[in-house]
Amino acid sequence: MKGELRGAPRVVRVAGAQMGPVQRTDQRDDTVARLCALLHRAADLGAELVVFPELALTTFFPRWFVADIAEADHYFEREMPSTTTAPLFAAARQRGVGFSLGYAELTSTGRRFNTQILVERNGTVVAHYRKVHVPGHAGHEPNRPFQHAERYYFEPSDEGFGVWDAFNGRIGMMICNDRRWPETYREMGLAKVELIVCGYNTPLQYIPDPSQDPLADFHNSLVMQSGAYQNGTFVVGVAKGGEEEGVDSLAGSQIIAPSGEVLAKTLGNGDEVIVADCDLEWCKNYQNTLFDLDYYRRPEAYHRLTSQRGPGTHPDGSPRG
Ligand code: CDT
Repeated sequence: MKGELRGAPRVVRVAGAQMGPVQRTDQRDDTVARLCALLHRAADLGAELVVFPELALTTFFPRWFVADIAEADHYFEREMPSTTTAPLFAAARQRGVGFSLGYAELTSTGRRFNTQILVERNGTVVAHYRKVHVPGHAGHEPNRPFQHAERYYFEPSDEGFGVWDAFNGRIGMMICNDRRWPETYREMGLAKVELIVCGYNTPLQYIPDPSQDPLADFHNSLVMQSGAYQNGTFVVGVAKGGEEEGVDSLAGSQIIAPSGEVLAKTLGNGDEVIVADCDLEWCKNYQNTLFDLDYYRRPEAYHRLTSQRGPGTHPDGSPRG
């Protein structure tokens, strides 16, 4: 064990900027204005980093299937920043507040990703992260009350999980379903992550198994608190919640400490800002003791983790929804 606990405080005041629904007819400009208002509210509270939800600029469009995917292209961003999103970058620069933002990305080579960017306090883009664990289904399933066709609209990233030097610390990113997978956190834990930002859209109705519905908030906290503690990192999970186009979605945005304790959590399911002072030195209490990965991990005993995808019961990779 390294045995070295926290040194001089390295505090970053982080805000979670939860959003209520974005309806299909909402104009992008108006949604960006909402994001700017949230950023200003966070700045007034002294925040240096504001975390926005997944697919924050649009409604959660994978709930509809369109036979011609190009019909959905208007939901995607071809550039970032763009004319439409420029006001958010300007507000960030003006207030000296950085942010993370989720959006649908259409690359110049025609690839579609569920993407999140990290932007520093001077308005420069530090990093892109593209969602690795893409949930839902790839085809039209007309018997569902609503679709979750993320696997139709987005290809899974093959770039893995980065960790970036920013905000005087080591910042990682994940998007929504990624937060349910321990591999996500460990990949970043092995790169000395200190704070993970995550946007999400989680419908409160899980069609393949309704018995999970009443547990949505519990499962949300369970996975993020575990991931934080087991890797000695802060985790900030931020929802687009409330009833969007008839589909109710989980709120429960929260800021979690390396101890696994919840430092702040939203009360409602609309636009709401939470803040917490995150002393990144706190990570050392876990990363240099109980979870000193260099000292205690046994990769030679974990051969299945990278040699196989699952237990092999669905070798065709058939979707479960
Ligand atoms: N957006 C997203 O990844 N949502 C998923 C829903 C899974 S149900 C198909 C989530 O894990 O919250």
